[in-house]
Amino acid sequence: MGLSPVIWQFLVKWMVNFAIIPPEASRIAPQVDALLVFMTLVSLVGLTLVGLLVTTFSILYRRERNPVPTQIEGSTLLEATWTIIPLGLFLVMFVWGSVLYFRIYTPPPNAMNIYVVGKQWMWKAEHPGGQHEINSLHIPINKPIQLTLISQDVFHSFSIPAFRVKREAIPGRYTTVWFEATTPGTYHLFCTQYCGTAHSAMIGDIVVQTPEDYKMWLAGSTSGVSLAQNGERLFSSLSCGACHNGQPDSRGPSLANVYGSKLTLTTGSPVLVDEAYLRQAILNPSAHITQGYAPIMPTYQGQISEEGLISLVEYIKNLNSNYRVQQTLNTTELLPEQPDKGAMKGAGMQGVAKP
Ligand code: HEC
Ligand SMILES: [Cu+2]
Repeated sequence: MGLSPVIWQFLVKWMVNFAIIPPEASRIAPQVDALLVFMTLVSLVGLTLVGLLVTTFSILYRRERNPVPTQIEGSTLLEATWTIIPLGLFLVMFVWGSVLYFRIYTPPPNAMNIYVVGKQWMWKAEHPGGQHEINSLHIPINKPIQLTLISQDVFHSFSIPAFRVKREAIPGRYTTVWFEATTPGTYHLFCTQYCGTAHSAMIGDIVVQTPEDYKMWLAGSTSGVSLAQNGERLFSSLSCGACHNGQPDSRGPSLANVYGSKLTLTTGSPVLVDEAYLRQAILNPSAHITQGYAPIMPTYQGQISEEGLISLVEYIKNLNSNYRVQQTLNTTELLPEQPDKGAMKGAGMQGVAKP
């Protein structure tokens, strides 16, 4: 947009310093700001132009100088000019904005996934390694992070101004957002959807760390049970294995490699099995019946908490060998060594809904 990087950097420093914009702490932030500055400049130029014309014309053509008004017929050239130039400018904003939008809402396939559950009035983060935190989220720099959000009650909105991202947390549905933090530090987390009495207290800290610090944090906050391990326990305590035991005569389909695959339903239509589908399949099995199976799976609605569902989903995802390999490639540099089986026994299981 013609601004030299030096002027741009100066402008950004100035705006951050005077609290006009939050710090730019993610890859996407400077890109969002560039569009915002472009839109502000265009508006300022338009405002100045219109303001100048209004002032000049009211002086030039005031009643004193023109006692008898002159009738002026329209000018096609003038009208075409003030239509085409703004149209062009708005189209530039539209295309620029859409490109950014898709960049912000399409997570790269190698993103590290963290679950976030919103509830009145707190944010709970669930890391794949089993670390849980409330109203704070620890992440490493220079790594694409995908958040899978869900709400346990009403609509919430997860917003990190310094990263220029925001996404609704909706009851009953997973939504995702991703970002890549660039600068270590602590940033504000807000709920930006009015959600009841203590809405203004639904805030927290995004703690961006160097890979070394993040690794230390992971090791220090481990609950000893990863999400997938917790899911495995739920799977057996809820007796899912009674029907999903992977044997040929089993009453339910094998869940190995079901994540990411295309299933055919009794209606003949195909579905892609993603996180949302797995969650639905557990809560509301009769909604989609897999071809070749009887609708005998009971519903687990109200019996498993959102955290429990997340664990089950992670467990089933981990039964997919491709996913497991990809996860390992993604996180081995970051995750501490897996706790050994002995250490696991002491830790409590979480996830069954409290009555
Ligand atoms: C009474 C037997 C039974 C039990 C218990 C059971 N399921 Fe199922 N499940 C089935 C059958 C049959 C299907 C296939 C028909 C359908 O889609 O409902 C199925 C389908 C599924 C699917 C969809 C994937 C696919 O290939 O169709 C998932 C995911 C699933 N079950 C998970 C679970 C989990 C998790 C539990 C325990 C909380 C569980 N099931 C308990 C019988 C059972
Ligand atoms: Cu909220």
